[in-house]
Amino acid sequence: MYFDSVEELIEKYESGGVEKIKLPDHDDKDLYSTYIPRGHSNTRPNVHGPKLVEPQGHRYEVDRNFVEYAGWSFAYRVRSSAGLQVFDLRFNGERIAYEISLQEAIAFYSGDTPAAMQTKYIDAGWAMGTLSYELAPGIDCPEIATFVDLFHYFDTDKPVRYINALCIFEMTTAVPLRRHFDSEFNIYAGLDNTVLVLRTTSTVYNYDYIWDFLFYQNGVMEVKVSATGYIHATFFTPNGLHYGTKVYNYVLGNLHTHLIHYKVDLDIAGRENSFETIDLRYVNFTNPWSPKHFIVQSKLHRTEHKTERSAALRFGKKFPRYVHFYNPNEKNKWGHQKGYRIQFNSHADSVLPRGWREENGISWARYPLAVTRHKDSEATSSSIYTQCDPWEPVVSFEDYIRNNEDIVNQVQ
Ligand SMILES: [Cu+2]
Repeated sequence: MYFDSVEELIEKYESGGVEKIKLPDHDDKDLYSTYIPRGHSNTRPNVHGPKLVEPQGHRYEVDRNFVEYAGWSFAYRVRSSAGLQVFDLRFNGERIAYEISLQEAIAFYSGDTPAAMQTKYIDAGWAMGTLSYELAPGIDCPEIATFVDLFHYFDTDKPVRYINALCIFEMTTAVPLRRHFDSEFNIYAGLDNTVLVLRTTSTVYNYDYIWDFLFYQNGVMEVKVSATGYIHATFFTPNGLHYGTKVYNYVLGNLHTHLIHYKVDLDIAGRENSFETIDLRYVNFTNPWSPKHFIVQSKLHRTEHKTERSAALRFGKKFPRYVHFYNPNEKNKWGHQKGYRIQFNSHADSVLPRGWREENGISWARYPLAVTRHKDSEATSSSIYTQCDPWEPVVSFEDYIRNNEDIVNQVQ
């Protein structure tokens, strides 16, 4: 029910034209939204759970913002606007990426009441890089982690120290990197799998993002986000059930979508890289040793994407089976082009129709993956100004694609 004026609301409230609800008094014993565990536990609460140990100390080196671990080396920093970045990422001394960094995080809401209908967080504008507080050993990061202070010079007249706002640690994955038991010869071999984690957090109003960059011993690098904190909830109305779930007396947990954008500036075996997608297609042919029969099987089908438009993979279209960056002129010892695969594990999807008002501010969110030609003038896909003017954003990712430039082996 909506009113044209405060007077109209008062008048209808007093004349009984408005449905009145008496909220229950708060019960101090109510554990709702507290950090106190509730319910029956089959685990003894006074006994510690498993812990990471490093019996012989750290196996990685941290020299200020430079890190070395297994085959890896990189430099990191945390931008005040968007947060975590790594630069000059190398594996076995060879450059893999010039930059891998967070660009933007959004949360767009739906609901039955005005606040939810209008809530669209675009978090670089809240300086999510600065929204990091002290990490708790044993909870936010393992006790054995290296904790690092960060500095931000943002919205103040001097730089501010953020104590223990970033952590670095090595952990086990509890799954072998490789193993095999050969029952014919009774031989077992296995390799344990450990990974280096670079972690920061951002507490943007109600929710907390945990940002992880992971470095595996086999040359795999992974980016990962975990979301926690509190949900952004609204007053419950029956129609709200189309937009969420009732989570408490008169509280609706609202439908919303988080999308995160990362920049990955790969340099595989040099800066001249190309991009292809690989799908599997069935083939059907006469069995070569038995001509009356047919063989049906999958075959690799490669598509080279030569322009920015072709390389902007859209939501709504099937994501290719494999996504491959390679240097066409640099081969490995088996004659294959040196390359890196991007494994897209996200279940993200678009949040608004293309071009619909605020959607113009997040045009990067049209694409699960878009490959653009590198330009110094196209350093970021969003900016701190997008939250306040998403309708005509200062930085528009779509502009990077619109000119549809050639992306084959392009350096600049
Ligand atoms: Cu959420």
